Amino acid sequence: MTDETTPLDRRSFLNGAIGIAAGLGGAGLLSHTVLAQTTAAGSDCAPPLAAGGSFSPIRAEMDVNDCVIEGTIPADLNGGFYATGPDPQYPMAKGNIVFDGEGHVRMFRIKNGRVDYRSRFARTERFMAQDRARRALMPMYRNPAMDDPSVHGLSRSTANTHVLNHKGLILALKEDSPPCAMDLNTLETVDPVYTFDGALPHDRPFTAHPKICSTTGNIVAFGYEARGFGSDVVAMFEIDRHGNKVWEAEVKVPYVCLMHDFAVTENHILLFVIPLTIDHEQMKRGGIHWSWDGTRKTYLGILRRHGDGKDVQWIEGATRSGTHTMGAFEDKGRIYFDTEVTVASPFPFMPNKDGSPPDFVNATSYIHRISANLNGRNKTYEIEKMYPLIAPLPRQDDRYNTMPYRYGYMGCPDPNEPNRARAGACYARVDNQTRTFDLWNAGPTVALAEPVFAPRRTDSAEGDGYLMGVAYHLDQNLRSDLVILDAQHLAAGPIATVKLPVQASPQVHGWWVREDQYPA
Ligand code: V55
Ligand code: FE
Repeated sequence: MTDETTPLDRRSFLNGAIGIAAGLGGAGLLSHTVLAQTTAAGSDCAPPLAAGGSFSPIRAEMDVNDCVIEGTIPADLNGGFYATGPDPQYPMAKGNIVFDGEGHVRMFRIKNGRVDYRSRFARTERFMAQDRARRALMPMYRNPAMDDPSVHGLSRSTANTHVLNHKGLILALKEDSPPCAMDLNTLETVDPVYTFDGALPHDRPFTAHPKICSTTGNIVAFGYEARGFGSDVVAMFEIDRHGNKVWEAEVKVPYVCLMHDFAVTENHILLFVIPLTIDHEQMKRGGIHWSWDGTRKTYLGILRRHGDGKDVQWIEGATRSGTHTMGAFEDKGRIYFDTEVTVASPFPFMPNKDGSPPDFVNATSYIHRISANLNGRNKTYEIEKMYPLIAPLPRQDDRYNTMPYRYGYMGCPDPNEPNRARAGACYARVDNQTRTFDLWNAGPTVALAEPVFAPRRTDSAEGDGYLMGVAYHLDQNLRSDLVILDAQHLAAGPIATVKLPVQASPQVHGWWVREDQYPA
């Protein structure tokens, strides 16, 4: 893709690639994605945004106390909305990709009707070393051979993918490394390599998509390439509220791949092996870690939680990608795994192994339900498209991560408007019981980042609460709002809009921290 790319092409590209929502999909990420596109195309400078605004990384760390609010923050909405996303600390090397920018963590702290905004870089070992050297020292996405020798042995985490709270900390995650721990109130980095008191060694991976067990509150997580660079071992572990490791097991995967997410049910772990495969030749040429190998099948792995991993069964399926879980559960001897699925690589900025150009059409994500029997006698897994919504980043009420659930939430282009250029960005709630959906359309000049759900009370019924997310205004230099909707009445539009004076930092994923989860 070059500077001549039309706005519509960009839209399609981003819908597939990062596609957070609507027209453009997370403008914060948009900027970096297009930056990556242009660097890949050999241009040194980024083109201006089609719909207005700047492609430059933000880099600035901000405090905006007492943000201007339109409408009223609900009295029962107290807590914090945290997110992270890539914001390159130094210009990205030619051929590098958006996923390699340094994690810029932001929070909207909501309390008693007021909102304070704060953003800080995650001060990872990589960030600090580069800050001292005043230049990039790990210039290629997950390719340690390209590192400057001075950073040998340091954590390569960018902390740019997801966040969750644990023991009064916010953990900023990158799937190749342990978390980067930050103070929940100040966003000061307190431990750049958080090992859960040694349970997770310094060089071990920790997924960006851990699940919270719906019955115990434990963190269930995994790490792929767990026994060193390129290893075919996936380690899974469970950590209780106090930080104690209460379970650990390992399995070997059919082939090494970008295993970005997984699913956990009451008694099982589900892994999904997809054709974004490790590419040693490409790395030797100075490239990134992954390429898409369309000759590979997928494998759904099922194993018991709290077992030794030896019971794992791998079920072969068609060539697909699935990178984000909406929800998963088990019922009457069957597992159900709701995930967004694409037919081709979801990340067209990663090379195809056969050298073919990106397949933008088949990079489009739809939510599918994958299911299989727990009796070990599956020939393949069942797979069914659930909704006509283009939605690469589906979420749920996170109290339901491991149990049967009804509702999902996502940003998507308006499915009722076939012309994508006009469709406008929506937040949607899907109802898996009736297979229907509700929409709020933010309009065609807005890009919406992935939303999060905040329950009204700790013990509210599923779906009783608020849906919130960041809206980037494409016609206002990406100036951003936090929009807060009643999750049961999305079509009514925001009940409160928190207005930032500037562009919010980029977001890949975000997390809601309830008021009762803050340290006293
Ligand atoms: C994803 C994002 C990443 C990454 C691997 O959304 C996969 C998927 C922001 O970094 O490194
Ligand atoms: Fe993700």
